[in-house]
Amino acid sequence: VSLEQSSSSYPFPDGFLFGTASSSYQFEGAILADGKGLSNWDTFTHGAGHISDGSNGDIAVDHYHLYMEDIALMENLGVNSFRFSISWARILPQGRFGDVNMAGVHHYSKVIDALLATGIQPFVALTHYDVPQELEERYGAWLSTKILKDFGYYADICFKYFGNRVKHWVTFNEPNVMAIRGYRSGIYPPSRCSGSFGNCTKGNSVKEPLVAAHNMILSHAAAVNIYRNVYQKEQGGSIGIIMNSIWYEPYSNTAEDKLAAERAQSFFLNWFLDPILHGEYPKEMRHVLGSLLPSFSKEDLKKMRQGLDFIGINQYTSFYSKDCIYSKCKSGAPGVSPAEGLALRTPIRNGEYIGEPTSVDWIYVYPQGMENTVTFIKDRYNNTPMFICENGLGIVENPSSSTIDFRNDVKRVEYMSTYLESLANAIRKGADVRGYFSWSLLDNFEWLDGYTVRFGLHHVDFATLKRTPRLSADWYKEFILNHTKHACSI
Ligand code: GBH
Repeated sequence: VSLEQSSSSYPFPDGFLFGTASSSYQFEGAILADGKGLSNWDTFTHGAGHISDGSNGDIAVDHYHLYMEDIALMENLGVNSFRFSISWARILPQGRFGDVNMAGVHHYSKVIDALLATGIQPFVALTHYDVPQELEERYGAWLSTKILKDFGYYADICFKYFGNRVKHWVTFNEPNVMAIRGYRSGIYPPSRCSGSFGNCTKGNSVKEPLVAAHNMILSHAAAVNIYRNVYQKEQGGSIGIIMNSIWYEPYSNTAEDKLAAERAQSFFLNWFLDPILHGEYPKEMRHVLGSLLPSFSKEDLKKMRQGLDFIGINQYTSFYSKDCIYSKCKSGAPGVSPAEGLALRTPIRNGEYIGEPTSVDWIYVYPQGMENTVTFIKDRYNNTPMFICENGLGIVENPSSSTIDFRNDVKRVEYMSTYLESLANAIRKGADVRGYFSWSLLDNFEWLDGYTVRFGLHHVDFATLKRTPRLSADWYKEFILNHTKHACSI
């Protein structure tokens, strides 16, 4: 792959946001600073055996204290936006059952001001997997309809204190992953699952992901309504949701496998976007799940009519999808249940991978998946404005590698350049994409993989927290320069 960019075409429209992404739990650390309450991830990582290297996000990359240094790194990259999430437990340490923590409010206010002073727009999520532990303990968080009001209350506080400066709001990062991993496989908090789906002591892997998702959809609607009714006119921002996306290629040319790929997409992506934008669950879900699927009341549907302003997409990987309704699949295997549309997800066909495997078990390099996903969303949702809110490559580094090696992330550069080219193709064909965020600015706490998988444009030495730009940082800087229009200085 040539590292040179063609500067002859600018498929990225004026005002396009080029940024990097982060999240509160993975970046901030400062677990108890300034009155923060515990989140579900604090509690989970402190329980034994969940995280591969036994680590947690108590310190993470200490972005809470080092944010000025990190903003300087962004300034050097030349990005014009930064995606981060607010920790709900910093603003409301006990959820609704306690006071607003003004020290937490003050912290994010300072971060937002510092970004804006550098010409970087904040792109802010209200949740990125984390909820105050108090809500989990009081009523089971997403399993209860009580969370609708509490999420609205929290969102209101954020709009009130930050909305004069934040022009892009996100209700949820990857609610589909939260529902699946929290309540089907149970590998994320609150560790709920049943049967052959995972190793949990409580839960119901078929019903609970659907209930949790339903409450997330209604919570999204609650926050959007508050924003629309109270703040949007005056503050002039926009609000959306971010979905994890997988591109599903049919395993074969048969009609069955084509339907399976459509079903898989419905059960992963359209699961949330259809109710929010079309007012009902996708037909594949209604057919397969019948009365297992929660239903929306008239009241709910009225609130949901407020929809969203943009769709955020996290796009990393693609799989084949194989039919399990009309043909035989290994039954009982995770991924072959009604909870996944009776379609089997597999990266391999006739001995060949869909794209180059990587050191991250779920990432296969299939750049075409970017154009396909964006085009699919464009067609299904009437070209609603889109942002690519995450794309990037994780690398498991050899711990004995030299300092020269860790800077030399050629694979990440190849990955980003081919995915960005694919995104550019979608834009050339008319997709309304308004931004791209690289995951991630820095190496950080990679959930179940702890600190063993690194996604950063900058390397972090986790002992000293020293940040060092990698080749990919230099490359991204060049890319942004070459793909942004600049006024000529005469
Ligand atoms: C994103 O998650 C996260 O938003 C971010 O915090 C994270 O650091 C980053 O990507 C890198 O991992 O098993 O059905 O849930 C994406 C990670 C990718 C994990 C898809 C789950 C399989 C789908 N997810 N993957 S499922």
